[in-house]
Amino acid sequence: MRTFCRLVSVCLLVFHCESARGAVAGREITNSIGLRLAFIPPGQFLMGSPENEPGRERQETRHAVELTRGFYLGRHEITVGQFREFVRAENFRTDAERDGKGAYGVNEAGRIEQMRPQFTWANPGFPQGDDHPVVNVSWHDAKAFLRWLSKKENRAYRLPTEAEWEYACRAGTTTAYSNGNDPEGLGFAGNGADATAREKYPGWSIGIRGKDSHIFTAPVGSFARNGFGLHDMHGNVWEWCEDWYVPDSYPMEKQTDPTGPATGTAKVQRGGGWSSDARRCRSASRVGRDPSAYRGCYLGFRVVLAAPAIEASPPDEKRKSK
Ligand SMILES: [Ca+2]
Repeated sequence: MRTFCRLVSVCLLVFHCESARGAVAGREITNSIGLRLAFIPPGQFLMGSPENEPGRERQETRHAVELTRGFYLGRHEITVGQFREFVRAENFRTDAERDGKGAYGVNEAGRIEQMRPQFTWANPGFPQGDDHPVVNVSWHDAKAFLRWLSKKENRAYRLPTEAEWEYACRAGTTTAYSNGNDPEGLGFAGNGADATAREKYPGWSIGIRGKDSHIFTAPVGSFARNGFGLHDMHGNVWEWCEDWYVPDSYPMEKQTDPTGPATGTAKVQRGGGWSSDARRCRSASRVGRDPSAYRGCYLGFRVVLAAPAIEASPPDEKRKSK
């Protein structure tokens, strides 16, 4: 009898662990170009940061947001290999290549140079494998990729809204980073400026005290995933969002499925990149840049796929519709 009870206990423990692992990993789909997308369930969260958060900016006014529909979000940033597949299929030329002004890049001294013709998505001035996140793409370049992918799969891909991005980044957390408040902990959650870079390039002055082992971009998924199964929401590359960026545009009152200001001159970027200080990699940190003229060697994107209506609804809505 004692052996039987012990067996039942072990089975329950294994079941519990499997369930917990499933809750972290969640549902996932893999599309025709090998892109893995995690299901992000509908829910509510506090967008922005508390006033006592170190590194906070005034524009991060904290307010309640409800997202009424779930969606699929790329587990990783779009890679160089995935972008090359698009470039070859469409014979596409990025904004940096079309106007001949180029993009940002890194010189031999490890310094970031602004807008040189030799710098493009294919040559940011530092080595990148096919599994690294693509950089030096304008917001319009990212949208062109999404149009190609949507047509190829007959499904609607887009960038995340700023609210979707922060909700997905936080994955239920309220701390500065999805793994806590300590900037040094960022070394486990994402690739930002760190001692690895300062050791090679003494001119660098920013970053965490610790080493995250990557000076420039890291292969996607090199760092720990968050509670929704997403990698590199902090650091590696800044990520374009759909919304127009207007500083101090956050409201005080609760928002439902917000899509940002109606107009603007810049598009939102989130998450920080490999050259960012920890404060820029916080879940609430936000900047905005020109959607065509800005091509950063620390800037890329990840994609959203709308979930089918029945799948995207909260559990009670699903019950009603059955
Ligand atoms: Ca780094």
